Amino acid sequence: MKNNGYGMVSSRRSVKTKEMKMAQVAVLMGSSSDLPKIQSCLDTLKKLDVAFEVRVMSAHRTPDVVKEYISGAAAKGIRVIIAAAGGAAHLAGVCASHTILPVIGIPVEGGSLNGMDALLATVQMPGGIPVATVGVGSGGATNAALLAIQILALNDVALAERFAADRAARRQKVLDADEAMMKQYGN
Ligand code: RP5
Repeated sequence: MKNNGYGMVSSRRSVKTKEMKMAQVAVLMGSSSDLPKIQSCLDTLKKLDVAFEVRVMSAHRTPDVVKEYISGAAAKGIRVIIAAAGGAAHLAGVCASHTILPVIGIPVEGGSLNGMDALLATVQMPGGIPVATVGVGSGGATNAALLAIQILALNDVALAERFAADRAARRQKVLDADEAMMKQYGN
């Protein structure tokens, strides 16, 4: 066991094999009803081959579970927390209060205010306890995964290369769309 500044970390846990990768990202959601709205986050992590674990826990309904999970996250190899919630969305902020790992918040759309409530609750953190808040909607959920990957890629050259390839593919998609548009309208 050694303390790397994020908690006690067993050196055995950092050994990764091709078959069994330790999760580096935790994706938490306040309710299973959030899953379809953040599916693009999970898809993006999978696409770029990042090991993650997914849990349902609520800042309001299961605050004890959130505290216990977050307090032990660093020690089991988690490096970035992604927390998604809708409505009075306190999950990301509460996670951030229990860890010094970076926390990314996804405000989930839905309910009477369609995500505006979640956006403000997630983004308006008091100074000293940051939550990197992404946008509401599928693009925001994708960006949460990409931001987590960018953080991990600072210490992972192969992941940085996969990230760069993904960025290049997104660029190419726009160029292809432009070409198709020009063809269609003859300019
Ligand atoms: C939030 O309340 C959850 O993150 C979800 O977005 C919203 C509604 O939850 P359910 O009533 O569908 O469980 O805490």
